Amino acid sequence: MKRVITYGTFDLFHIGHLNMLSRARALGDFLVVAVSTDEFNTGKHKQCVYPYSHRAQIVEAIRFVDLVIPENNWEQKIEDVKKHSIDLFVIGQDWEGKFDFLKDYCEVVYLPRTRNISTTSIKNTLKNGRSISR
Ligand code: C2G
Repeated sequence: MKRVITYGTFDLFHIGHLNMLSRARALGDFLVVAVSTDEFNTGKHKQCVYPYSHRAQIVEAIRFVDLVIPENNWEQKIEDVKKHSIDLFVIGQDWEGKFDFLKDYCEVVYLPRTRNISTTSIKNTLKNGRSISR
């Protein structure tokens, strides 16, 4: 039973988020997703449209997500890996190298992001009244 964890804000949930979660899950048998709390996002200078409770419930409702936990700070990852017996940490290549310290505790994999979609681009698209390209 290979246990995988990934972290994110998952605001305005979109196909890039879904692809990442799907690919993370496909690398193991059990997927834990740590969703950034509103307080933590303030520290990340991220103002979310959806509050934590919505973002967490949406992620929790995904068929191949097995457990959702709150991400309250930058320092909890080692503890999370130990507490949840994690074998593999997965996150997007925009974080390449930033979490290599976890290699003492589990495998670390950085996956390519989905192109042409982001929470920011969705906000801009809505402002301009355009639709999201396929
Ligand atoms: N992602 C992706 N493709 C996109 C957008 C996002 O693959 N077009 C991935 C990111 O690389 C990340 C996950 O989806 O792995 C969540 O992205 P965000 O919600 O933007 O989360 P982030 O701000 O990267 O928070 O401690 C780590 C942080 O909580 C990560």
